[in-house]
Amino acid sequence: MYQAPLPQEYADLTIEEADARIENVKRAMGSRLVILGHHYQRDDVIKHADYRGDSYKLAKDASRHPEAEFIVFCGVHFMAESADILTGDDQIVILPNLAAGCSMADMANLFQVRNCWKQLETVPGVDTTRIIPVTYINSAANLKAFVGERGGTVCTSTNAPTAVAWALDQGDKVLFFPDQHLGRNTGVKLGFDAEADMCVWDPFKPLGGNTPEKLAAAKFILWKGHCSVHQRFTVAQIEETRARIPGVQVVVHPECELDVVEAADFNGSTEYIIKLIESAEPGSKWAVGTEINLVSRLSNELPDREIVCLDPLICPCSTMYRIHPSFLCWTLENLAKGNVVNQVTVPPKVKHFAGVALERMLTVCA
Ligand code: CIZ
Repeated sequence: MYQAPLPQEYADLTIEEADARIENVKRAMGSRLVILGHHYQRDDVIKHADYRGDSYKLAKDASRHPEAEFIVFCGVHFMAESADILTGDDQIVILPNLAAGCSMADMANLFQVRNCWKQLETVPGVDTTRIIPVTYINSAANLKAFVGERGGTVCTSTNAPTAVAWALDQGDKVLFFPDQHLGRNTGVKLGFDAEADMCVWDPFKPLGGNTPEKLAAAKFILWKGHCSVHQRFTVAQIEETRARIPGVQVVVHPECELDVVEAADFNGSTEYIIKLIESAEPGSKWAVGTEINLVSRLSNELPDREIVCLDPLICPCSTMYRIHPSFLCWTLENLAKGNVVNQVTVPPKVKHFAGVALERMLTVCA
């Protein structure tokens, strides 16, 4: 989305000035304001957050504060939408920089997914009433609504195996979007074959680039989307790290490619990675395949463990990075003056069905 440039006064702030002004507004607004910080945010933003977490945990944290008039989500657009869906109608959700999107979420839009569904309706041997759509939480609210309306569910990287197993009990196959890697890794975890049981849907090709026979045989139709940060990790990096740091344990996010997940010692969501390393022995050595802000923070907060990023070139999530402290300061000072800037709202009909999909996830994955 478009974000107007910051007024010069804010663009010129030093970090120290922004910090002091942010904390002033927080003190003045008290319980009227809740600030949420995603694990992938930089430290200069995280230090102001009332809660840290993954997208789902943060939306739940927000929903436990019905007294808060304003929820400022330091994350990306789909996260602010989820918070708007899970909080009260009178609460206002704000994204400090509207240009903070998610490139993976943007790889599937409603037009393309509807078009895919229509094409699937024409394929001999495919019955769309028996396809259960599952969307990763990293997706636009209107895709969550698409899924909710068709008996499907949302999943997170933590609960994807439970959500997908449930979906396969409800129907014959799963249409999984937007991240092909999380879909494939989940299918393999559930015992399916990455070649024989799965196909990839390329939204720019007729029938997604598949033959009707392949679509009819597949248990998993995986949308051709990926995370640009997680797709950078490779098996060669794992081998090189193991040779360089004897005894190192490798943990990667399930948005990485299948061969990387299979070569690693562990894989799981951000919350999983944090708990795994926090509960590990002092002196243990870890190479982590996820976003660099999270890896650096773990390394700083657990100095008695050796924690490195698996990718020597270190690639931050460029869209998460758009939440600069100056944007946070600008948003908060406007709120303090009674001006709401950068509100994220989900239209009521979308909110309803997206809420159905999120509630279904809660029930299925409880
Ligand atoms: O759900 C999230 O917040 C993301 C992007 C990943 C994760 O594993 O937490």
